Amino acid sequence: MERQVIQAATWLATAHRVVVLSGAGMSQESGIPTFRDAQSGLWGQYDPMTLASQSGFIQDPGLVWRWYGWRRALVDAARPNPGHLALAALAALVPRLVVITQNVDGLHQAAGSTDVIELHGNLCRFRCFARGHPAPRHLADCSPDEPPPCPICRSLLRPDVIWFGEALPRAQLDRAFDEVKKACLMLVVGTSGLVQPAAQIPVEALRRKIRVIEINREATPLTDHVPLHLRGASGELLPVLVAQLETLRRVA
Ligand code: BV8
Repeated sequence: MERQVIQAATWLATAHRVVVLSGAGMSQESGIPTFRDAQSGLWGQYDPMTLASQSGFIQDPGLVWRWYGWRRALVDAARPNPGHLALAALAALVPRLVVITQNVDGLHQAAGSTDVIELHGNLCRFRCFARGHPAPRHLADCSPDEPPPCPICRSLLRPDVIWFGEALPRAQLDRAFDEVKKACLMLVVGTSGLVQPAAQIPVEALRRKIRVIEINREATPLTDHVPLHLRGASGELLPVLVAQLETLRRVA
């Protein structure tokens, strides 16, 4: 593993534009369960794919609302882990770094990353189901059991996230692929690579012959196609990678 970390740091040392794609594994060490992990307690009996969908919300708005309330409480209690902090530190060590995240927890921004593209929204923001009117968080906090009505059109509030079956925001998706066109190195961290269209982002990087380094606890469909796979927890590996880069910078 040490040789692989040195190789990754060596590539980073000469990279002029780095793009990161992060997934739920990035926040796992902050205490936020990933989509693939069995959800704990009450929510273990529900399929997140069903809950994170318009049909799930239409079928039982209160259930979906309470599920997001449970996740929001986990996010409120969470702090950026050393992996988030390492990516924020990395931005000061390379000329340009952009984080493209599938996560909806805001932890990259909380860690200090300033250029973050949220492909799937953010569960601490709210909009109404019918017209997308933005709504302040205090309305959600004051109604823990049922989604409150939109102050403008009275349709039900929902979290400002992209549900399965919903299109990703065009601006964010276009910007993500544009950043890939300009990048010379990609870090793919803590994602199973199963959710589309985000999963196409590293595929496009490989098609463009961009160096792709994957950091994951396990192998994924991407693993056999990347030049470098670092096996382990992002909260442990990213700080080691950044420390190695800082060492290379000192001896250079
Ligand atoms: C779209 C927000 C089209 C919500 C999320 C049938 C009908 C409709 C669409 C489809 C369909 N079949 C397929 C699709 C496409 C569908 C899709 O991809 N389905 C998959 C599952 C087959 N995609 C969509 O529906 C997308 N929209 O296609 O729209 C369209 C076009 C035009 C007009 C209308 C429609 C929307 C996808 C976005 C869904 N929303 N999130 C919410 O969070 O509540 S996605 C959700 O899943 C999260 O964002 C999460 O990030 C993601 C799961 O992916 P990962 O991040 O990779 O997380 P996962 O748990 O899977 O993996 C974690 C990894 O980390 C693992 O590899 C693990 O080993 C590793 N790990 C764990 N701990 C660590 C670690 N690694 C390192 N360190 C650790 N400590």
